[in-house]
Amino acid sequence: MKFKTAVKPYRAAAGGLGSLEATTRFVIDSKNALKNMRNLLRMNKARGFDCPGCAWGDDNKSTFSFCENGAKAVTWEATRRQIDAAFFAQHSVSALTRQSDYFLEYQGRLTEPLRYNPQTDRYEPISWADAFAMIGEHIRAMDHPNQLELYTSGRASNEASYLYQLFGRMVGTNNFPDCSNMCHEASGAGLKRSIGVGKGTIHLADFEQADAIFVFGQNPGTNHPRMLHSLRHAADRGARIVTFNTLRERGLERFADPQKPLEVVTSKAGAISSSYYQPRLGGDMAAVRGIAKALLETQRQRLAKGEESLFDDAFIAEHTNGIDQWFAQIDATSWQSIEQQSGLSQQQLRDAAVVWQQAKRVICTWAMGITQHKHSLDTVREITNLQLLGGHLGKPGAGLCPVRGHSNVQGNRTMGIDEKPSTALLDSLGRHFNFNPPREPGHNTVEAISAMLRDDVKVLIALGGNLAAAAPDTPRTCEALRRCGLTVYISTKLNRSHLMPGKASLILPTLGRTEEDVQASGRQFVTVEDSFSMVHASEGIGKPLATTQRSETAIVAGIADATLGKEKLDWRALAGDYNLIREHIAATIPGFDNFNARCEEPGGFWLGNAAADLRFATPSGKAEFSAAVLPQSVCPETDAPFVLQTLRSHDQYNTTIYGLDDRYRGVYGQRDVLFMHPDDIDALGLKDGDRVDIETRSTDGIERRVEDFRLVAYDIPRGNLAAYYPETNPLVPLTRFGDGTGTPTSKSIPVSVTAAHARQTLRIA
Ligand SMILES: Nc1nc2c(c(=O)[nH]1)N[C@H]1C(S)=C(S)[C@@H](COP(=O)(O)OP(=O)(O)OC[C@H]3O[C@@H](n4cnc5c(=O)[nH]c(N)nc54)[C@H](O)[C@@H]3O)O[C@H]1N2
Ligand SMILES: Nc1nc2c(c(=O)[nH]1)N[C@H]1C(S)=C(S)[C@@H](COP(=O)(O)OP(=O)(O)OC[C@H]3O[C@@H](n4cnc5c(=O)[nH]c(N)nc54)[C@H](O)[C@@H]3O)O[C@H]1N2
Ligand SMILES: [Mo]
Repeated sequence: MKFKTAVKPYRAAAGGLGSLEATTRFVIDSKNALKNMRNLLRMNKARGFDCPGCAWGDDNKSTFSFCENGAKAVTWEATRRQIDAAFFAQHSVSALTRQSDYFLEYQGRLTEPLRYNPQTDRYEPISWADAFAMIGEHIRAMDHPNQLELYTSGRASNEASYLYQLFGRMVGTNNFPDCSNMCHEASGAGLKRSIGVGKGTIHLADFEQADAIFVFGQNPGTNHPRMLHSLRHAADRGARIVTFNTLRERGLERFADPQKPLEVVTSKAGAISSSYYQPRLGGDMAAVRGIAKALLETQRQRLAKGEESLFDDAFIAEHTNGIDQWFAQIDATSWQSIEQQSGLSQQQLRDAAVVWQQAKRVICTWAMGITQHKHSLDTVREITNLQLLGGHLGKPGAGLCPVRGHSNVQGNRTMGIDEKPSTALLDSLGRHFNFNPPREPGHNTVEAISAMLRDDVKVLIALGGNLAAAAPDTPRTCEALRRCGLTVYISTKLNRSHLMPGKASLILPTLGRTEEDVQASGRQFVTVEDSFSMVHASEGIGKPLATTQRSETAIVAGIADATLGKEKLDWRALAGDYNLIREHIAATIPGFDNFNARCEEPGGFWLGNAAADLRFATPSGKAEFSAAVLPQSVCPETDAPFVLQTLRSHDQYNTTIYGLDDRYRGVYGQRDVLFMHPDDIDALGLKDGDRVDIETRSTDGIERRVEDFRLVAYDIPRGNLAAYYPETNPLVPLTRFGDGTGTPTSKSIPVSVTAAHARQTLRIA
């Protein structure tokens, strides 16, 4: 494949013609255009499938039901290309490791179970029965249950993930590392401590009533394009949108609705952000502290003059705890440290505070720019503090909104994919299924990888995902995977992880969400939960490519049956009729009473959120203000000249690379780029377009470097850098993760940059 490379600024609004053109190109390139057009029309409809793209909610009133990047996700899955035994006969695993991630997935869908043969260094066909039997034997041969790791990526349905966690706990482990450990862990953990529930508190419709929306560390134009509609509508009716983003992201500036012909043709785009602040990487906690400090100063002046309070004093008195300690901490934080750490001026933060104080209803949203730092948990709690101060909780048009990543990552947790399960969940499972679930916490993702490196993992099963590319410290993660006794990948497409086989390895080809799923009792649907805690049915419509592909639920049941037999549970009967699984969910997971009947509700049903009802499951029974000190610095243990964030381009879905363009950032045909401030490029004695090597400042003696990246001059704070994930994952240390979250600090890596010496090609295509 040849790609033309270019870097040229993108002047149009996000969405618009560019979006339509890209959608069409991807539909045609899928080699399955008709099927995909039909797919797109049925996406996110009452009787269709849930978009496998992101976890944004569905507005069942509008005709708009998919976006450019959702279309890419669907067409990427529904391709006619397939990869079979002949492909592997042709390519050895070692030869495939030299191919790019783009090449690997572009080969098409996996269609038959495969087993790695170390003699030939190739994957070879194996029957489903033999594959299941092999997994069962390996698990039964373990010395103890914690030698099993059960990884989950957030696309798995509620039904599949419920069976999966039940299987793991019946084997005797809580080792459920998942993609969430690398993603929104800080949101879950921070919100839980502050408001007693680790989920967002708002409904999608709240965007229609908010007076101000603060968007922190998030790139919706690429990663949650349907969110732009909510933001655009809000902006059009006069709501203020205040953005905090290290980079100037086109989608947060201007947006033209690609489904409104007039906007596309006339390029009539609507502005999104009314103010745009570019804090330093990791500077948001300081920025929010600054807003709070400005508010507190104004409040004191007001009270001195006998004017009315800026804060919701009744809410604070009745529902919160600890405000005095927080105020004391604000007083102890100097403007100087706030400005220095946030990279924003006192005046900018005072301006943002004015927007906050003028709004009766405020929503705060955030994503990876907030959660992938060392002090992310405290930052999430600082944002929550601000909301509590104004009583922006439990009323329409206001609340907290962590915008989730994978389309069912929130549902996975609700179903019990959790390495630190609550006692209530374990009690409920134990009672209902009559067994003793393990009580000690299991491994999160970085702990699982460390256990592999210690040779303490006999079996790794991955329900989706691509650990080799998604996890930090690529060379060590790859070595870790190779050290496992048996690796089992349940996947739709070939990826980097498959090329890191354990001593034994299986690839099990699964149906995707867009595809028809027929089991013993007939056609099945599954359920998913979005960022707004709406649970709804998803039913695939496309004909599967091969009869040898199986649903995730059937595969999990097959593994469980081969390992544990029918004695405790008839796993295969459950996989024959998903209604039976939903009955067990209804009996064990709160909020799912009458689950099967409620799946019929158009648009699904709301799981409820205690904090939104002003019930707080914290030790004090009230929402807790957090009085954390600001971190000493974003990268405390080093004196590196630069801090690097790793982020997504417009043409990728995590480790899945759809293409080599990042249109809104003006990058075409290449991914090995490093965004840097022009003055920093000058200071290094380099020029825009020069090639450089990037090295992590080490605190553990391990050299971490990537080579031959093209410098791109960009509107980014001085001292900060940005480059794409997963190419830069070799720079992310496995040993550096968030306090209280275990999330790798992929948005604050201390690095140095030097001119490239060797022209060693690490390019993606
Ligand atoms: N098309 C598409 N959709 C996706 C995904 C995808 O890869 N492709 N991935 C899905 C997943 S799993 C997730 S988690 C989400 C990810 O959604 P995002 O969180 O939007 O993903 P990133 O690309 O990591 O972008 C991080 C954004 O935060 C900004 N940022 C980084 N660090 C900081 C900081 O310290 N402060 C501030 N204020 N801003 C900062 C960056 O400039 C960038 O705009 O998207 C989901 N949706
Ligand atoms: N440096 C850096 N690292 C990061 C991040 C970052 O911002 N920077 N972001 C982190 C985040 S937020 C996340 S969520 C993780 C993502 O980590 P993962 O979820 O592990 O990775 P994905 O790339 O989403 O997984 C893609 C693979 O899933 C499989 N797949 C796709 N659809 C299905 C399906 O329907 N069923 C099954 N069984 N398999 C399927 C395909 O084989 C595909 O190759 O990466 C994390 N890693
Ligand atoms: Mo994510």
